Amino acid sequence: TLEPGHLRGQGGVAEDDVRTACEPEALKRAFLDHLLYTQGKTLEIASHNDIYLAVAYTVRDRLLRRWSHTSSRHKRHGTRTVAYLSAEFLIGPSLGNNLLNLDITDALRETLARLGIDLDELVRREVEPGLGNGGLGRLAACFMDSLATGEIPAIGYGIYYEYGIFFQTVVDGWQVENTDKWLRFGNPWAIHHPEWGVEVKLGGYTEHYTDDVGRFRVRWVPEKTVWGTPFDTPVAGYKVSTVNTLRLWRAEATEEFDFSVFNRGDYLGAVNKKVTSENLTKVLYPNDESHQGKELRLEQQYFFVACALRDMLRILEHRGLPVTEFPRAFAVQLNDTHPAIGVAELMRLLIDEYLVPWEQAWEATRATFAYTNHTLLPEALERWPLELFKSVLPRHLEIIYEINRRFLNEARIRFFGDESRVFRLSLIDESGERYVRMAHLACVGSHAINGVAELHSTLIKEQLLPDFYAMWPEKFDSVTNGVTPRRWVVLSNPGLAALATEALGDEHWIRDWPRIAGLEKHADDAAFIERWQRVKHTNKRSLAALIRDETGVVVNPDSLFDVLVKRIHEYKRQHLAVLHIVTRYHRLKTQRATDMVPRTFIFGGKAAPGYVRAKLMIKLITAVADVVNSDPEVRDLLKVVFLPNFSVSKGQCIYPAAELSEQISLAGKEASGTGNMKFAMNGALTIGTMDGANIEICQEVGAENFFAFGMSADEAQRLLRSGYYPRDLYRDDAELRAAIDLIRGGFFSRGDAGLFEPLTNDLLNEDRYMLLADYASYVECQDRVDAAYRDARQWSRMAVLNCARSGRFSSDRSIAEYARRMWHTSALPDTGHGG
Ligand code: CJB
Repeated sequence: TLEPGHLRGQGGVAEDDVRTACEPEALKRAFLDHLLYTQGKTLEIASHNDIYLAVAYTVRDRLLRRWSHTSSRHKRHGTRTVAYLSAEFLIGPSLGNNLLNLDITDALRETLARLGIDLDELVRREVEPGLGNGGLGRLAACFMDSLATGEIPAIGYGIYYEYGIFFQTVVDGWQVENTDKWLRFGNPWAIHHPEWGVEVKLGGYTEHYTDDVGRFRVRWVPEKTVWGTPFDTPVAGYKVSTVNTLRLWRAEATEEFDFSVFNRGDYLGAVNKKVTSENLTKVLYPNDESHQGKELRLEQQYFFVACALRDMLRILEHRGLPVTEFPRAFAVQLNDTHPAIGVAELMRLLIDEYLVPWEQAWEATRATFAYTNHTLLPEALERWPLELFKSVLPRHLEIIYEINRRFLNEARIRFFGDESRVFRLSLIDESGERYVRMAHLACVGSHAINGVAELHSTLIKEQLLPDFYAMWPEKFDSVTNGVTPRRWVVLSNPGLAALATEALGDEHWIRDWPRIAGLEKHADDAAFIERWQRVKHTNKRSLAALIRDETGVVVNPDSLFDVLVKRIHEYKRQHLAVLHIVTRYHRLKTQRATDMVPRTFIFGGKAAPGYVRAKLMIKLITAVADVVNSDPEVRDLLKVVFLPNFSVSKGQCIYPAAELSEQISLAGKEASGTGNMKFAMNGALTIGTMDGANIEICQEVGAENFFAFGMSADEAQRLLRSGYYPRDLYRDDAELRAAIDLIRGGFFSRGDAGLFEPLTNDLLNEDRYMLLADYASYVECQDRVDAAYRDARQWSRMAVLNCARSGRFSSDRSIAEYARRMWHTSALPDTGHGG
């Protein structure tokens, strides 16, 4: 057992441990030792990767004592632990973040510099684990950071995908996907714990029988089993001694993998099947906001949830607690419905394996789970064909039927005589082919359900789940998303961080982001504004260099940097931004509009490989870029860039350089958005619709510092209901007509008029996301942006106010709300006296 009192409290390091001390000499020793004894190299022959790994191990060593101390502290106190279940954790590169949290960046930089090694280069080139698609996975990572910084006991449970989100290149303007073998050169941050392996059953059938003492029992006879083992990554809080755990599971074959094959004596066949079980965690599904009803995906979901719940039971036992204490030991948060099968799995464990009576098991289950919904898009809502579900999880289907039977009985009494409502509430969709509705399972099995921004939460209650809201209004809540200022300001924007610390007089803002409000009083200070502008300009030059390296396009750092980075999706309306660019281009060509503010439009984002329309949107962006960038008449006034492979690392370079943040989804479609917050914190102004968290950003920073345009969610729905005719808008607006005609006439596709037809025809005939309805308002708003940008001083003042008033958008605030309202947990800080 660990001796208490090793830690000096806030950011303290074990003083008595020479191996993990942080003085330059100790760091140097540790690094050279790892280089030789872990990597087997001397400095003379070490590769870049050897050096990176030796540095990473040196840093990891310095987290380990705190890490094990944290878990023994949690065990000793038995406080409720948050289990954050998520199929995605998009954590980004770890080295810089861990150095920041340990507060050893400068010491290590100096030490390595003496050995001729550039630490910043190591940080820049670190391979990032792409274990997520976009906002949902990145939110989970920001939450892990805030949980650790807030010293709330927490474990993140997910999947250790061998291949993360594909690596995007652009060939001839089209997206090409390449596999992301992120583990190829080793992952120094995770520790494998095969000793905590778990067996997971899949498929087969159930047997109902009576046991020796006359109890009704159910036995699940699986078709196959897989073995899950965890990879643990330390998640350090910012300058605190708490280090929480991100525990990701990898599937392996069990010894006796497939009973039927082995019994037939087919050795090679059985080995072949072993390979199949390892496929389970091979690859992250690259779809964002679209449900893929693939068996392997269901198996992935069940696999990691089953591993996680087993692991929690192991911890419970280790703490000497009975299974009935489960809800007091763990608060399990479902990050969307991907882990919702956990509701049925916990019930199965309690009733089948621990023989807990149904009512008691159900009470415990509901007290344990809470569910966050992240989207209203119908195509993203998970439902599994009943037959598929049954073939993978036969016992869970029986349990779901029983949950449903009891639930619908309750609903019948509650909504007397309203059978249609009962039909709508059912966990089983029986309107055609039968499906299991995962959102319904999550709702029934949770004590709290929340949306991720105020508008989104309202729409959940009114439109997505109105029947559940009618049944249990008290369960519904709202927690607006947030992002961590450690990664998104301190690490990404060191210039702004230094300026903030100087202006505010200390670094408290890093853990208490609302203090950034203190910048407001400098908004009219000319000297401060000048320094602010210098920081922004430096960041713009760095981004310009990245753009040149990656695309060959030379952009002018004095132009307005107008940025739209996020997944490519029709509802996010990247093509609306293209219509605006084409309108500008048309004006330049026809009106010699030379007084236009020079702008660089920067796009980034991945399209799901099977999403043909989204891939065509990328082609449209790059096609317009090619024409505009090579037109000598346009000169510096218009540049368009598609920066390939948008990722966390790219984001760290992009957000700090942005001046205008494009948040242009159709109102009512973007649940929250989190990129919008990263931009605002870094002092970009937003041009945006009244959607998701844009609304709250606008409220906070003030409408006079925000470029709002377009219909509200209400207006959009009313227009749709009253009959929406996009072709009339096209007919009546000359600029819009000109823009669309240029595209569909083949001007950007070397005369190939058919290329973009799927997009333009859709806009003219259906336009589900109502681009044409918002076009005029958007273009007019962009003209106001130009006017504002002409007054550099005034623009910067607005930028400072955006940053200063972004206090609400730290994930520390989101986590504090979840902790208080959903999880009923509190911080367990290290007092330095054994906790
Ligand atoms: N979101 O990234 C995803 N994937 C999904 O499948 C569903 C939603 C996003 O989640 C973010 C975090 O809550 C939201 O900010 C964003 O609006 C939403 O699209």
